[in-house]
Amino acid sequence: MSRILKVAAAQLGPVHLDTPRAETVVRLIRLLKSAARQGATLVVFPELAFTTFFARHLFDEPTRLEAFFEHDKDISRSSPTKALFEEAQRLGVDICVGYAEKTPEGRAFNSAIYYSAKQDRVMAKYRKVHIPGTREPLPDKAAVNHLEKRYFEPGDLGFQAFRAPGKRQNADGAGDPILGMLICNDRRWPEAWRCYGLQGVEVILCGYNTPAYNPHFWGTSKAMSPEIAKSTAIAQHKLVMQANSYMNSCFSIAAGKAGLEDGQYELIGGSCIVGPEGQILAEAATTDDEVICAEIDLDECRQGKEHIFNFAQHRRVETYRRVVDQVGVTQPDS
Ligand code: CDV
Repeated sequence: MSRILKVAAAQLGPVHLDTPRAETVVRLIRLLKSAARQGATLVVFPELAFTTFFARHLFDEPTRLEAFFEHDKDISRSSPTKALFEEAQRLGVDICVGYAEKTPEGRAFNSAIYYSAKQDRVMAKYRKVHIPGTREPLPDKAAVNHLEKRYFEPGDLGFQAFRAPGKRQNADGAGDPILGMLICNDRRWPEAWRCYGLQGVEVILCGYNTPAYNPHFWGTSKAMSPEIAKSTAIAQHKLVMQANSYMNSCFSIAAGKAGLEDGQYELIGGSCIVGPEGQILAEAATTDDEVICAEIDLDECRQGKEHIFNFAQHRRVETYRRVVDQVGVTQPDS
């Protein structure tokens, strides 16, 4: 059984505040078809792929906010989002896509789902764990807000790896690919990757929306020119994708939103596919709708997993207590 896959990241250019959902779905389908034409059988879409990055806005009217959420339990079966899943089914392509989830109980999560074309169903769901930003708008009226803490609860599903389409053992004992999902800010937390690494993850799927310039949010000490801020944000994005892929001996696919939303809020783009040695295999060249693809051989994960990062042989859990017992920093007295 071949363990070679063609995978894709579908980068999405700007989606504006008033862009109708159906229009965005048409763009997502166009990207999906382009990936399928290039032979991809797994496509990753961005965080909150069906709407603008609405957490930068404070909405006075609750109905205005509600309009950015998907209220149906299964978005692969409800309009207008279902058209994307129907096309994935028709093309035989698995997809991972991010969306704003509102549960029947009224709980709100920043979520991603994995849809298997072979099984024609959503096989796995992930809810973003690390929720950045603030609950309250920033006092400076000139600031661009990041109100994810106001709009989303931290995810409650943990970091559960899964196999797609789902067979534990193929004829040669290798099994279907082991996958894990992260959303945006999660990619900056090594704890999240290691939870997947400890389940033998082979491909991390990560959608994101990363602002290119937001000095109020970062704190004034980080104020820098928009050009330097953007290149720093892209460098840090690649740094965490490459370092964590290497340290967990896995591939990763990062699909971002890009360009100027509403003509003024710039997102970095920089979608990329990374290998288990930390090498970039494919990288977006634009800040618009763009598909990047790479052929990946999952057996390339074995070298790291069996040698330098052989966790069973080398981890020293008796020394790691602080990582789970302590949240913030406690400095030594002397
Ligand atoms: N959507 C995000 O989670 N964005 C964060 C920003 C706020 C830093 C990120 O980590 O890219």
